[in-house]
Amino acid sequence: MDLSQVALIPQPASLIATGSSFRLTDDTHLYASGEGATAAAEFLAGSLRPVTGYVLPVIAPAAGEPGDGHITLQIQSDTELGPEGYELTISEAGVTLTAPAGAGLFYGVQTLRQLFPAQIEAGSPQSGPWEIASGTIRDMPRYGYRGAMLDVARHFFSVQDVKRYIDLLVAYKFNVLHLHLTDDQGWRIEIKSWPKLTEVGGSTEVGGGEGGFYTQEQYAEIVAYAAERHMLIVPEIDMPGHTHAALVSYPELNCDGRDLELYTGTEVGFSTFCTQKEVVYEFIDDVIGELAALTPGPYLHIGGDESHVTKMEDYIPFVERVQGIVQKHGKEVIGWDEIANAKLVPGATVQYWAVAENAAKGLAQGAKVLISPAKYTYIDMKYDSTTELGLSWAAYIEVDRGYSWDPVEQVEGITEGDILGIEAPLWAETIDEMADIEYLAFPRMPGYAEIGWSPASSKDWETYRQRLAAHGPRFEALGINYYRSPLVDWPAASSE
Ligand code: IFG
Repeated sequence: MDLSQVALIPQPASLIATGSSFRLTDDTHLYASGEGATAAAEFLAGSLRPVTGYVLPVIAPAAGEPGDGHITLQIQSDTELGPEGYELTISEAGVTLTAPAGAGLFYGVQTLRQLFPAQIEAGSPQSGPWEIASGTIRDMPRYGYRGAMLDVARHFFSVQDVKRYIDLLVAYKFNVLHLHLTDDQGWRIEIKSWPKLTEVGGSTEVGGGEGGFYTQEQYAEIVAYAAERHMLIVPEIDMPGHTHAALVSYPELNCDGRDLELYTGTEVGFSTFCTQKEVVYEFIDDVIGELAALTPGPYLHIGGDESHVTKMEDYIPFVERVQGIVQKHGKEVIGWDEIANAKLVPGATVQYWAVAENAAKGLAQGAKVLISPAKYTYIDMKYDSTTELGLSWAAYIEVDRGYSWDPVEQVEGITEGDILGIEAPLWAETIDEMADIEYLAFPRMPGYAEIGWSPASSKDWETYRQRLAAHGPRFEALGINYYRSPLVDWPAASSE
């Protein structure tokens, strides 16, 4: 078998094929040694057992070599690989996966999954043989922040849907899920000191449906589920704009204190906190305090986009003050690119979505930039004019457009070191169920995974589209409702 012919996404940094193969059998043991190795081994075993029917016991390594036919996962220092890198060596005698940290073993496991035939993802007993090509892969990511964003405010998505999206994302080595928790149409995270935010603000959604929200226990459940899969949750409280749901829940946050009606449309830019009122900052302090306590990750996203009814002379001091509140609660600031008009605190990150000049302003202040230009990465954009779901204000984004761009070419004067990473946002004005998320996310997300992980030099649409086609059967096996783009020659079996 030829390892160099296996369709891996994202493409590894280096791969050497040795032309032989390893066969998994019912006698195969998984040996795990080092911090995080057992968890990675259990994740691998958990994905192989249901399909192969093999026991695949995970055990601490016996003294000396484990003998032939086994898989070894080992924590081993290797400065070149970095915190998420790994080395995977496959021979007839066995498989060895080493990494300096648990995350690297986890990403080596994701690669290992892709070496097995697509049926390995079916989740139910399949006939083998379970054979993988031999060789050595040494791999590490280009960017440390490889993210997806899910808007749960326009339409609410259940904990189960979020977990399913996490499962699909980590298979492609994404390591951040940014949850857009609040907007005009909905407030989706319980804040115990301001209960009406969810009682009122969480009670509807775009189109007038029942909306919903995450209790703090449910949010913690999502955070834990993601953490087990080496994925950070980045929570976003959008402000001062996109705040109508909060203003309905607590009119004192309005400048005129006027009672407002819940909003179920899709306009943007019509709401603002009253930036002159002290109670607004007490509110924000409480909200960020509770959310920060529930968020182990380093980032808290303060939004800042489309504050069209907030005067710039009010917006700037507001953003400066809110950054201080985030820092007080021990978190680092991320905000949409408009925040670069304010003075940024050290460690702040500007999320470039619309105005490259704002990103450049952030750079000039020493901020990092999270690259998510709407024209390439907004997966709520239609594939083309025939796509039912999604919008088209930024661009039509077919699979090739979503793949054929580079993060370091998006902002004048930016360098690799200025880039925190990339993120592909999915706004939810036009979607309200998991099948819709899957349709817009696949097959585009694997392309963003490759942009975020693989060396820029290995990017090539013509060869990528062939690897992507070979993932069609994997999408089928995983039950993903993916868009069969006409730009990809999906294998016959998967076009039925
Ligand atoms: N822009 C808005 C989003 C959403 C989006 C839909 C940002 C930062 C258009 N803000 O993108 O709330 O409405 O494509």
